[in-house]
Amino acid sequence: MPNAEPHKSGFVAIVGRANAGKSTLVNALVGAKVSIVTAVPQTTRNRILGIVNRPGAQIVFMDTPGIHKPLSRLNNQMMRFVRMALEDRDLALLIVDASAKFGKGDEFALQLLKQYAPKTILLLNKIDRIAKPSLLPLIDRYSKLHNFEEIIPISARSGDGLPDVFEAVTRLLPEGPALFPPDIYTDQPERFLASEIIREKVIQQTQQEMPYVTAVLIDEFLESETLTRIHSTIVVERESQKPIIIGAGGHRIKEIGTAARHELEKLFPPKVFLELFVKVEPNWRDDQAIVAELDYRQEG
Ligand SMILES: Nc1nc2c(ncn2[C@@H]2O[C@H](COP(=O)(O)OP(=O)(O)OP(=O)(O)O)[C@@H](O)[C@H]2O)c(=O)[nH]1
Ligand SMILES: [Mg+2]
Repeated sequence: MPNAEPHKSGFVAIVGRANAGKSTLVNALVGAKVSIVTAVPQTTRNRILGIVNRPGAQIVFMDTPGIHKPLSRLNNQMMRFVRMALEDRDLALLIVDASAKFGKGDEFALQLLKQYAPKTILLLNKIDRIAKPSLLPLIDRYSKLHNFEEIIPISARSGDGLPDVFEAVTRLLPEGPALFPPDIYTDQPERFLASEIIREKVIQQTQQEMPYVTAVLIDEFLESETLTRIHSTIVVERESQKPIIIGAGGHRIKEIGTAARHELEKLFPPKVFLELFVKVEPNWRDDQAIVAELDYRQEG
């Protein structure tokens, strides 16, 4: 075919400060839940692939942790995943929350991008929250910060603007063959997916009382035709946090378990048996073994 477009492929790093909407975006682009989403900052702790096959292109999006100043071993690992994503990228997307002020975290993200990925598309997210007339001045203001390839207003939540993202990304990606088989949409092992779903429910159900201090470890993951048996430990940092997770008469941990099981059963049908334990591990965020266990590719 003389006029056939060349096939495109490549890695697209999605970076930005915590809570900007990176994971919501990657899920919307992939059309499946590959990364957990909560209202609490620093939810994502890994570099998570979301693979999209389109006519003439395979796009490998990389969700990353929110850019922040690392103060623990865990946070150092999170920032290492951000830098690895930027090093591996063919293209970078910087995502900012257009409904919030451009803050220190955004500035830090922009500096990192200038250093690692001068060719960047800027996504102004959460436009469902802002008045239309404020959009043009906002685009104007952002265009002065850096020479972005494109500035695209989007709502990762409603899907607004996502066709423009696909168009720009496909145009800017290099020519190349598919990098992954067509039936794969993420690279996460089942155990890791399970731990993330449980962690999402823990954060969602306890976020008023104790943000971002848990690790979820999978002690046992046994699959059979009729049942997937998962044994998991929720690690907290202080004795005082244990009763928050467990709740009066165990009601909260039961709710966490039920919510997680419903979602896990969609991934591992027909039935999941989930057992949850809570363990106190002071300073686990600086514990080499626990932090290394959260690195599912063992890249650290
Ligand atoms: N109104 C609105 N809310 C959004 C949009 N995108 C994301 N959110 C919300 O913003 C919060 C953070 O979303 P995430 O996708 O977890 O953000 P993130 O950038 O991955 O955050 P970290 O993993 O903590 O770095 C959640 O409550 C989302 O529902 C959007 O387009 N509009
Ligand atoms: Mg995230």
